[in-house]
Parts: sequence; structure tokens; C-alpha cells
Amino acid sequence: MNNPIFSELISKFNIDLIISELVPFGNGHINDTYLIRTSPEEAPDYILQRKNHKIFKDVPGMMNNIMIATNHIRNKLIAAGEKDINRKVMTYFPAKDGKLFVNDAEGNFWTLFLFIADSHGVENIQKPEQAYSAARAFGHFQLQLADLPGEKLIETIPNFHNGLSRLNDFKVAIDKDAAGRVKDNQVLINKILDRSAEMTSLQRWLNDKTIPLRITHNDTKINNILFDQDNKTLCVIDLDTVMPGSALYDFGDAIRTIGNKAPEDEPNLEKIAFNKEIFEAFAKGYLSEAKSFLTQMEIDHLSYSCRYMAWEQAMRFLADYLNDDIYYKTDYPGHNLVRTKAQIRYLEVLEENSAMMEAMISES
Ligand code: ADP
Ligand code: GN1
Ligand code: MG
Repeated sequence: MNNPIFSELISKFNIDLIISELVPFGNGHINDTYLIRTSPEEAPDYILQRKNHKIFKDVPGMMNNIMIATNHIRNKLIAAGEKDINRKVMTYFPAKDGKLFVNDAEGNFWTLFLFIADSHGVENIQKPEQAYSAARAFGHFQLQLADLPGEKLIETIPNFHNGLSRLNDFKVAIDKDAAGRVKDNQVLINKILDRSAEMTSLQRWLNDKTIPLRITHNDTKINNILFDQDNKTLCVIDLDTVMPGSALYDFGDAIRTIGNKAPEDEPNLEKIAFNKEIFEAFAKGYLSEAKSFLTQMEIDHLSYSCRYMAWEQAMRFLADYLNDDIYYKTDYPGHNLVRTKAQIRYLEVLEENSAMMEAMISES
């Protein structure tokens, strides 16, 4: 894939490169990602992304957030005398006009980042040691941003993890019933609604400042960490949603993916099981970095946060299914329903394991 439209687009970035190959890359549900391989072979490669501007309504604001956050981290790495900085933090490339993106003729927004060489992402984690280091990476990322004033960043997606607002969107989707799917899914709908009082508590605590707002990543799926060839973590990527949030979102969202032995769209619900060893390693790794800044209230709700993020995600998948699949990329009809069922089953699994999770956290 190497057509003149891409060549023209790339030529608008403030960088000299010779494209040898351009290939679709990664498994994201939102953006379109391409890897640009360049020649000569030893020259750096790049990640070109079409940011989904229907979802990210202020791409310039989002890229400004990414610039602020990555510059902040980069300065810390420099001050710490870190080597190999370009593999420990994302590097963005501005356009020739100084903007952090290029618009194409259709009004799409394209961005360019350095491809982190000799790296790979993982879709699932097998080894506790890998969970421990992934958790340290996420905890360390929060720590690196802990002294960045929140006012500098915009909310790239307003109310992104706000349970009260998500619940409201869900109820609107039920009322609209755009695809006539409500009647066949009442059992699933009720499973979400039945838990709404418990699950919206997090937003109430944020509203009354019982739990602090921090700068958080907000999309800590395991495939948003890059590992090197020795399976050591390099850096946290996919910074589109870095903005003020709760540390609990990041902990809970990571466990949403790696604490589950099955993928988030597993059709066979019997395969959905809690991975105790991975959870224990992740909790230890996260707290080894985050204990220094978390409040006791946050620590006491780490286990709750896993249920919260699974509940929120189930509600988002189901709302999208009821809305006729307009948000997430889907691979087949009914994909969002499969995702919903898997996520609700995982939520039940987390509920069954919550006492053990609490105990593991207090021992970490
Ligand atoms: P999405 O928001 O759609 O999930 P990501 O920014 O996570 O998109 O990118 C998709 C995938 O591309 C990632 O999971 C990762 O495997 C790969 N990727 C993204 N940025 C880089 C990078 N700078 N270096 C290496 N791989 C990357
Ligand atoms: C989306 O883009 P990706 O695949 O990293 C979504 C997350 C969801 C996730 C579910 C901006 O993440 O919030 O948790 O899918 N990102 C956005 O897999 O909505
Ligand atoms: Mg991603």
C-alpha cells in the first residue's frame, strides 16, 4: 500500500523520509494506524494515524495534550540521565506549517509518530512477571505526570469515564432504541441497571473530591504498552485520552483486559475466568510505583475499580449495540453484543473474586 495520496500527506510533515512500505498496523478500535517503513533499512520508521475526529472532536486540543504530556515525560527522562529516550516516550512530528497534524482533502486528521524500534505490543499476558512490569509502567506513567498541572490539558472526550454521564447515555440509547434491539436484550440491560447505584459512587466521590483528580492515561488496555525483545516494558503509548481522571480508571481498565483469561470479545462465556496470579502480580507492580502518591481511599477502592471499569465498558458496548453500532469498529454483525455478554460475565467473575482481590491488595 503506497499510493500518491499517502505520499502527498506524508510530505506535509516536517521530516525527510523515503517510504519503502506502508502497512495497516495494530488492533485499535478507534483510529486507523499505519506503519511506514522507510529506506535505507537503518533509517527510523514511523506510525501514521488517522485520528477518529468523530470521536475526538478536538484533535488539535488532543495533540496539544500529547505534546504537553510527552514533553513533560521527556524532560524527566533527560534530567534522570536516561539513555534510549526515544524508546521510553512517544515522539511526535509536527507538520511543515507547525501544526501537530495534517488535514487531508476530506477533512481527516493525520498524525505522525516515531515507530519505536524493536518493540511489540501484546494482546494477552501469560506470565505474572510481564503483568508486574506492565503495572509498574502504568504506575510510573502516572507518577511522571503527577506534577503536571491538570489545567494545561483539555478533556479530549468530555466525561469519558464519568459513570453518571455514561449511565445517562445508556438510558438515552434504551429510550431511542435506534435498531429495535431493546426487547431482546432486557436481561443484559437489567444487569447493568441493577448495579448502577454501586457503580456511580466513583463519580460522586470524584465530584465531592473524596477521590482526587489526577492526570491519567484512561485507556490502559495491555496492548497500549510496548515491550522490548526481552519482554521488558519500553513505554506507554496511545496517549489520545491522557487527561484529568482517576488513578482508579487506569488500574481497573488494565485488569479489565489482563485479569481476564479470555479476550474481551470471547463468545464462549465458560472461558471467561479470573487470572489470580496475573492480578496479584499487577497489583504488586502497580503499588510499587503508586503507593507513593495514592490516598488510602484510592488504595481501598482498587478492587472496586476493576468492577467499575468492566461495568462501564459493558454499558458502552451495549449502548453502541443499541445505537446500531456507530462507535466501535466491529468485525462482524453482533460483535458489540458478544463483547457486552463477555464483559458482563467478566464483571460477575470479578464480583465472585472480590474478597480475594481485596486481600491481595492489602498484602501488596
Ligand atoms: P488505537 O487508539 O486505535 O488503539 P494505538 O495508538 O494504540 O491506536 O496504535 C495501534 C497499535 O499500533 C498499538 O497497539 C501498537 O501495537 C502500534 N503502535 C502505535 N504507536 C506505536 C509506536 N510509536 N511505535 C510502535 N508501535 C506503535
Ligand atoms: C477503545 O482505541 P482502543 O482500542 O485502544 C476505547 C476504549 C475502550 C476500548 C475497548 C477512545 O480503545 O475506551 O476501553 O476500545 N477508546 C476510546 O476495547 O473510546
Ligand atoms: Mg491502542
